[in-house]
Amino acid sequence: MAATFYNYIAGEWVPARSGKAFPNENPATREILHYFPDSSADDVGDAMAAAVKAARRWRALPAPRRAELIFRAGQLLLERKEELAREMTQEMGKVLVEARGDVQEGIDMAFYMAGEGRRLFGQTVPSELPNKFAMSVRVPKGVVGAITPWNFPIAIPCWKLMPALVAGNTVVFKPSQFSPKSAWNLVRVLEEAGLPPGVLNVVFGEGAVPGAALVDASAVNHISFTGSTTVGRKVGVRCAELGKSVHLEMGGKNAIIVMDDADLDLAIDGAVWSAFGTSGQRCTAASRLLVHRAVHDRFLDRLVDRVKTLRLGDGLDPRTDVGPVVNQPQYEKVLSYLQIGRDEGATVAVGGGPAKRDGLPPGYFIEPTIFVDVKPEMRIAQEEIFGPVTAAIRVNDLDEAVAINDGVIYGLSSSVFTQDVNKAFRALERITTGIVYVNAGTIGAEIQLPFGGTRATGNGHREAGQAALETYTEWKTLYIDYSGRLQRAQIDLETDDDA
Ligand code: UN1
Repeated sequence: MAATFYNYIAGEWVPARSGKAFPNENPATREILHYFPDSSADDVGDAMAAAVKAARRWRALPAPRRAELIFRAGQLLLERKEELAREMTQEMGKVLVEARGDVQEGIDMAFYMAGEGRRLFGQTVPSELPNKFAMSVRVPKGVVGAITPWNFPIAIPCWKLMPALVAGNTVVFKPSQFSPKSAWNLVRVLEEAGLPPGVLNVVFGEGAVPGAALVDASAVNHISFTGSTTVGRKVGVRCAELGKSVHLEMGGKNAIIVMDDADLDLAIDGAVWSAFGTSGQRCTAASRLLVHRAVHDRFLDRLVDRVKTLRLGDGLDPRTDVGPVVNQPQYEKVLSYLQIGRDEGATVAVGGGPAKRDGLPPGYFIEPTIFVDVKPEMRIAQEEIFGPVTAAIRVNDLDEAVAINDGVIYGLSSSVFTQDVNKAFRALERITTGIVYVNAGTIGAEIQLPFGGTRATGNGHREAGQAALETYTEWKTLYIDYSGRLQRAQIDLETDDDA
């Protein structure tokens, strides 16, 4: 019998008030691993009340002290990396090496943000008036609601929780229903690291109910959401109605540009890794390949040969290159795009359907698929598929490649393979996505730099690096006049000789 796990509210592990629970399924084997609380608005209300209650004392604790707890959490994640990675693979399917990388990304963020406890820099600037001091400091926003996806079940929560907590916010965390155990493991680590009760609360749930309740919760000041553009847009509209600040990280339709002078071996490695890593279920995945006509056929022939050698299987098996997709709805969605691509007139160069290989467990396996003869306006070249599928488009030159690259609603990540420094810099300058790589694929962002995208990918904010602090803090501007008389800014501009 699979064990049941609980929400964490006000420092206690508690079931949903309704007593209901939902199953957590292994996408490789379809076995039920655990049950988690199927929470409702009442449970979110309890978590919000706990976060409000804890807020005053938490923000009063000096930031270096808060950061020590985050540092301790980083150490615990490091100690448990292997165990956490295995549980992640079991519940969402990515291969073990990538699950380890996911946990590592969380560790990196914990250590980086722990350092921020002794920085959290503000700005001190001269006043225009004598005997007056002016500065700005960062203060927490209050209660933060964090809504996270299943594809990076430790890393993305860490992108949100670590900066939010170091900056002095309290948090209500609503993880994806498709990776609850990883979220539970992370919260347990933060509990053991010594976070006071109520500072971090986690509410599990199936479907939209607890997420919507969190967005609506009156005392939640800021929402940070990572997920689909469809849901994110709704979250953004609701936050606008309620006057809340909101940070959205949404879809992508990223491309690798392969120029005629590219190192093709390198470009093939980059394409395989970026298109089929995490079974293509990254918002940064390379779901388009824009290949110069002079190398198009050579590149694709070799890429297809390589993709044929990829081994599908359970991510826990060290021989596996590509795991399953995360669940039945996602499996069906990806398969429907394979049909859409054919109907649009694209050609399947490799893959193209459910994987029916001998020895595969009964999970959601799809053959790594490359479409060729793709036109930039086809749906498979415009819409986010979030599966092991990529679409190759023939291009004539860099300008055309850049135009096609940017000709989608999304703007997350791009990459260009070229040995020509002029072309590389031209691409870096012109491409309008939030992240651009040269001679590397579209995935693999590092946590000390801003992460996020333009257009329908985001709403102007960035995750990670210093940019993360912008979304979890408010600026407070402080003026101290020690002249002993009323000095009027913009008006009393004569220099005071007695100053
Ligand atoms: C995501 O796919 O939602 O750059 C995040 C990368 C990872 C993060 C991906 N560091 O691919």
